[in-house]
Amino acid sequence: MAEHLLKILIVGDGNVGKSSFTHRYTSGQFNSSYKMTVGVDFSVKLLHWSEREKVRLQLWDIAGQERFISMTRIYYRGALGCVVMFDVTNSSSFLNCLHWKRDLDSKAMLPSGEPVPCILLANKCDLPGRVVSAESVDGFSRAHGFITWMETSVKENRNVQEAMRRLVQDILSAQSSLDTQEPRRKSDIPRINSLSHLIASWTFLFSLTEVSIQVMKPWARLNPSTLSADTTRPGRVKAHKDEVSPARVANGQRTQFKLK
Ligand SMILES: Nc1nc2c(ncn2[C@@H]2O[C@H](COP(=O)(O)OP(=O)(O)O)[C@@H](O)[C@H]2O)c(=O)[nH]1
Ligand SMILES: [Mg+2]
Repeated sequence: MAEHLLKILIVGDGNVGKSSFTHRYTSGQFNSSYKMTVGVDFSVKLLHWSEREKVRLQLWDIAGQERFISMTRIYYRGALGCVVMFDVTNSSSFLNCLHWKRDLDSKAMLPSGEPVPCILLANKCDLPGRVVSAESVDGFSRAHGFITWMETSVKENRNVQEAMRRLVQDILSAQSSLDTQEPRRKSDIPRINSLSHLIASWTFLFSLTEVSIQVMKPWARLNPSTLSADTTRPGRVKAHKDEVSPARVANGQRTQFKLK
């Protein structure tokens, strides 16, 4: 059975529902008092996509970095898909989607050179005080190259699975159209699959090493403005590095590490 390994980013302003979305998608739960995290939340979800294909998703949810709007390239490296999320009751979170999309497009692209498939999610559509109209989201989504947009309510579990399914579908078809452009002998396909797997795993491990090195930088530890509370405790940071080893992140589980 073929297995695809897909790194997917979840970006958007703080408080729009990114962590709740990831949590809902991977564990089916919603917690209204969800704790704000600092660093990157990392979750894994395994999908039995078809009789012949499994899809392993690595979901990278930024946390606590949202105020910077621009993310480090390390975070984007190897991403094959992206969710840009805003809150329909918060107009600036919608306006900032342009920055998130531009930041992504300037720092990441598919191996084919195409932009990373990106879905726009208008979250919290269960709330009454909506300030962003469907027409403006639709126009924005078309103008800025999103594959599509959807209204979601993580709270009421509306369109969470559907949005991810649509994104994964687009990622897989982007990959298969790349394969069609360069027809290969049948016997090459398993080798190519394992090669792409190897590259994805290598990219992932490399990112983590780089993230850890950044976190462990002695000058960063000395400068409180570059730190979040826990990074002042090297033991804790080391634990993050270990925790995030792919072998230790089981399906549906979440772990966290610092990215400063
Ligand atoms: N009403 C409503 N609240 C939501 C929804 N999604 C998330 N929230 C709440 O919004 C707040 C911020 O969510 P969180 O996932 O931490 O946002 P993040 O900062 O983008 O990761 C939390 O109190 C969530 O319970 C939603 O669809 N509807
Ligand atoms: Mg969060």
